[in-house]
Amino acid sequence: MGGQVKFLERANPEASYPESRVLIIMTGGTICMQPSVDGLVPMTGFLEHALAPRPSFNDNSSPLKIKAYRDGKRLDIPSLRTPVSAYSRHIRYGVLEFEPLLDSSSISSDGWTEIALTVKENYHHFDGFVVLHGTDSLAYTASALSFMMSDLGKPVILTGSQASIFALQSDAVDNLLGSLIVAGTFVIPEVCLFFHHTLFRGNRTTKVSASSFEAFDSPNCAPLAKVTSLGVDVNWSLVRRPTRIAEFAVTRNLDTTHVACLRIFPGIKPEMVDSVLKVPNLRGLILETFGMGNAPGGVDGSLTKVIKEAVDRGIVIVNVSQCTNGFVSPIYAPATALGRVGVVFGHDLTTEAALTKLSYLLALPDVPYNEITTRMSRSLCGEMTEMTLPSFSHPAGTVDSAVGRLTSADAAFTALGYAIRNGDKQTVQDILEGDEVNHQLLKKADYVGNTAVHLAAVSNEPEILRELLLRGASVHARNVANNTSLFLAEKIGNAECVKILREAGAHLWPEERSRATSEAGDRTPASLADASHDVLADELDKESFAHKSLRKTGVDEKVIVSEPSGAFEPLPHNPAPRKD
Ligand code: ASN
Repeated sequence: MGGQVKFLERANPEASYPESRVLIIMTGGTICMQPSVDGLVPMTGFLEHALAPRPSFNDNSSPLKIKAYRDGKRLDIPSLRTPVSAYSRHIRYGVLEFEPLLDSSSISSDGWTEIALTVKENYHHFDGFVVLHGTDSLAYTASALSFMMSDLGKPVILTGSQASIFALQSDAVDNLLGSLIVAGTFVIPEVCLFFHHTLFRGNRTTKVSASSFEAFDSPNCAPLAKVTSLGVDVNWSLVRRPTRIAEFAVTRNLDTTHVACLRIFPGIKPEMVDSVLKVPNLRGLILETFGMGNAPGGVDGSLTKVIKEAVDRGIVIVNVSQCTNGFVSPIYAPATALGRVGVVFGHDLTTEAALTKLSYLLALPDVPYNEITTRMSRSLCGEMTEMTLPSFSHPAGTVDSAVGRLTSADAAFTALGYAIRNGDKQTVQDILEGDEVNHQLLKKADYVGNTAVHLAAVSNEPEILRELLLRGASVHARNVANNTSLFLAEKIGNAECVKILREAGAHLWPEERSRATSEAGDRTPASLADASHDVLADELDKESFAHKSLRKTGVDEKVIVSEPSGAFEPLPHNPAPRKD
C-alpha cells in the first residue's frame, strides 16, 4: 500500500484528496500493551507513541485538532491522517482512550455502555468508528454492541491484535489500518469485527485461536468483506441496513448479572444444573448442549425435570450448540424433551451472541417472559441465520434428508409457533410478510405434522387464526396423528376458534366428533393455556405411537420422516410470572 501511495502522490503532486473522519475508541488490549514487571499491561498515549511514528498512519500533513465529545464535554483532540488510500481518500482520525485501559478479560456491561455512549455522542462528527479492544472478550463486546445500537447508520468496527503494535512482528498494523480504511470508505452500517484481512458481522464471531493471527471466525455467516491485494471486496448482499426511519439510539446497561452459561458434559449431575438454576435472582441460562441440541436424558429424565422446574419459575433457558458450526433443533429425542419443557432453541447463535442477546432483552423494561422467548428465537440484527426461505424441492426419504432439510425456514416456522402461542398477532404478520414466505410457511408443519393453523386453533387469540386463514392456510390439513385443527379446537372446547374454522369450511367425521368429546373428558385442564399445552402433548404421544407401530408393521418409516419439516418446536406452557 505504501508503494502505491507514493506513486499516486508523485503522479499528482498538487492533487488534494478528500478526507474521511474516523474516531478510534481505545479500550485497551494487547494492541497497546508493553512489558512490565507484572507482565504485559496497556499503555496510554497510543496516538502519540504508536501511530505518529508510522508512515502508514501519519502522512505528516500539518497537525490538526478535531472536535470530539466525552461525558457531554467538548474536547479538541489531536488528529493524524493516513496517506491517500487506494480509494483516493485520506482517513483522518483521533483517539479517545478509556481510563483506565483494560485487559479485555475485565470488560463488563459498564464498558459496553461507555463504548456505545461514546459512539452516540460523536455520531454526528465522524463517518465511522473503530473500537480497539483486547481479543479475549472481543466477540462478546461485538455481540453486545450490536444489540445495544439500534438504527445504526455508520460503521462501528472492532479490532485488536494478537501481538502488541510495539512488537517487531505483529498483526496490529494490518488490523488497525484495515479497520480505518473500511470505516472511512464504506457505509457498512453494522457492528463489525475486523481481523486478519477479514470483516465479520460482529455478533456472528467467536475467538478460535489464542495465538494465531487468524484468531476469529464467524462459522455460520460468510464474511462481510475481505481485503485483498486489489482492495476491499465487500459482500454487499450480506450487509444489513436500517429498515426504519429512526434515529440511532443506544440501550445501556445490559443485565449480565442475572444470566449464566453452562456447558453440558457427559455425566453432568442434575443437581449441578439445579444449583446453577437456583442462584438467587437468576433470570436466564444459556445451555451449551451437544451437537444439534442434546443433553443427557437420564433414566428418569431428572435433568429435564430440573430444567422444567426452572422454566416454570420464569427462567429463560436457551439451547445453543457446543459445536462451532451448525445449529440446534429438536430433532433428537433428548432435544425434543428440552423443547417440550420450554427451552428456547437458539438455532445458530454463538454462545457470545446468546448471552449478550439475553442480557439485552432482560435489560429492556417491562418485556414479558413470552416476548423474551419469542425474540430469543428470532433474528434481531443478523445474529441468527435469516428467515429467507429455500425452495422445498428436497427428495423425500431418509433421516439424512430430514436433517438436511432443517433450514432457516425451520427457524422461521419455530418463530411463528412461538408468536402464535404468545398470541402475538403483530409478530405473526411480520413473519408472514411477503408472498413467498406466506406461501411456504403456511404449508409447513412441525415434526408431528401440526401446521400453523393447528397451533392457532388451540391458542387463545382467534384473530391469529383468522389472519392465517385469510392468508390462504388450509383448515383441512391433518397432523401425523391424523387430526385436523378443528378436532384439536373441539377437544379443548375453544369455542371461538371452532366457530371460525367451521365458517372456513372445516368439518369432522361423525366418529371424530365423538372421539373429540370423549378425549376431552379425559382431562380437566385449569385454563385454555393448560388445555392447549395438554392437547399438543397428546398429539406428540400419538405421533411416537404411530412411529412405533409403523416400525412394527414394517411400513417404511421414511414416509413419516420425510413428510413434515422436522422443525418441531413444542410449545412450552406459560410459566408463572416472576415476582421479583
Ligand atoms: N489479554 C488480551 C486482551 O484480551 C489478549 C489480546 O488482546 N490479544 O486484552
